[in-house]
Amino acid sequence: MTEKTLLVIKPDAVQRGLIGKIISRIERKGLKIIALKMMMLTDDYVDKLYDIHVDKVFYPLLNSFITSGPLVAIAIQGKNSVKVVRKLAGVTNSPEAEPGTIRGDYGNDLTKNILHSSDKPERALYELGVLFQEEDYVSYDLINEPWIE
Ligand code: FUP
Repeated sequence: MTEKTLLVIKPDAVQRGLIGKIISRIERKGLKIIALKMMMLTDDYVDKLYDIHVDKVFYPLLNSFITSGPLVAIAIQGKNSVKVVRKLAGVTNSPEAEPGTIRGDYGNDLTKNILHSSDKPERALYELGVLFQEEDYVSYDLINEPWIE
């Protein structure tokens, strides 16, 4: 089923010059990018994006990391995109992530874990609503087969 999901390239990955490598994995998989922006998050945004974690012990650490520098927010559309993007990302705790996944290849920390991606289609719609406005989206067809390296 075609659905939307949110992928966030976190500040650690931006600092390490991984934006292009991560976006190329999305393109290589044949998923469509329908909105994309670089931004610095304020506390308000972080509280909304991570509303389910605001009361957790680790939240201050998560908040200070996610506001420490620019990130890249990407809205993605495609068949099973929520599940597929989470598979590409690898498990949340980077040291446990399988080689071949993005976290498995580039990450080695639980908090500085390269990416965020939505875990359910309905959650994706909520999170996309936090970071994007309606006018940020571009509607188009992918005409060609995705480039495969
Ligand atoms: P995910 O579903 O991949 O977004 O992961 P979680 O909802 O379990 O966690 C949200 C974020 O909090 C993750 F990016 C990792 C971070 N986290 C910590 O920093 N410390 C913890 O103990 C647990 C999660």
